[in-house]
Amino acid sequence: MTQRGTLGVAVIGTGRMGADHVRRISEVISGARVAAVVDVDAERAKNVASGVEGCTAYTEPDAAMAAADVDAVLIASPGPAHESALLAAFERDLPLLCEKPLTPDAASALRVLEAEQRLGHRRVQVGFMRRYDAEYVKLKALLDSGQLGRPLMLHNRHRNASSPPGFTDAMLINDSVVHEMDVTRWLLGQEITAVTVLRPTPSDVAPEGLADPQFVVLETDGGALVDVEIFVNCGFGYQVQAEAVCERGTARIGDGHAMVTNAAGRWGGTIAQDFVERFEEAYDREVQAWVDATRRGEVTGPSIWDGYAAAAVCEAGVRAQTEGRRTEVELIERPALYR
Ligand code: NAD
Ligand code: ISE
Repeated sequence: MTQRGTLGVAVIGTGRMGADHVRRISEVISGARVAAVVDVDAERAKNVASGVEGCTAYTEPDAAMAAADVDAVLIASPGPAHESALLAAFERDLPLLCEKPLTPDAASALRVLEAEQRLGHRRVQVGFMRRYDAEYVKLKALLDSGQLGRPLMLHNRHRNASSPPGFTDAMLINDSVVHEMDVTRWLLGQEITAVTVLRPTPSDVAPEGLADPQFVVLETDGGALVDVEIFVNCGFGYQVQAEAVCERGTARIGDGHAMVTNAAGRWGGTIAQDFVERFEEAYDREVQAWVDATRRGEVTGPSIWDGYAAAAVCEAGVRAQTEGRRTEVELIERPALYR
């Protein structure tokens, strides 16, 4: 850290999320600066670095982590590249914010969890940003207050206007429904024990090879039932909604009713078009919370345990999807570091 205590961050991966996090750290939040960016695409890294004073572009994560002005690492490369970047940062005992998914499967997530345990202290906040969304935070507080009694069911809708090229059935679970895996565990304070995936006849506008939409059912160790409609080519916009059904009432978020207009004989509002717009403030809070905690020498927020547990549920989900049957989740016992 510099003398003023500003955190020097290396951002690994300068695509959609990485470039947005660079902007966020440079222009929105406080206490940090982007000291380095890394991308296997050297031109992209250079372009992003050129817009930030004092930022150096690299193509190798390790070279950036070795730089004297780098105090912490934000990983925003694709999921399969996370493990090696995490392990390289552990070698230098650097604090990390790692975009979801922690890693693409449970075995690699477990390797990372074991490596952090060998360090003997937490180093990683996982980028499950919905935990920082104002509406989700309100829902969690209400459920925790017990006012509505025990949550019995949670209904979720997760819709994207369109999926990126090459999006697969497995990515539907690992990249998209992984968010519901995490918010379910967090909102209910329960582990997910089994997954079933059902599919209607796919939409005619779904890309070739992608069965879209799908319907995922989760069972929890507290006896709750959770469903997720995942529809990544709905066409009309980006919607994330959740409704908790409890013993004495229900609570629903994500209707996007911030402003309703009445004009020309109609009422209505607008629908966000993507996650960057819908969750803008959540990403800001997430990254600010990471910077603040890191400057205090603490690690807060979703842990590697949460990343591993979500990966284990996703693995069961992909098996349920391919084998067409209810699949139980296999989880190791929660280590003391994460209790
Ligand atoms: P992207 O494809 O737009 O960008 C990825 C970038 O990483 C590219 O520039 C690519 O060249 C670079 N890259 C690839 N391999 C690399 C490596 N080994 N080292 C360094 N750079 C490498 O992807 P994206 O949409 O920005 O997603 C990045 C991460 O953010 C993923 O983990 C994704 O799941 C996550 N994500 C999170 C959210 C959210 O809502 N929290 C939304 C979208 C994406
Ligand atoms: C993407 O990777 C995200 O994380 C978004 O939040 C999610 O809505 C989208 O479906 C994923 O592809």
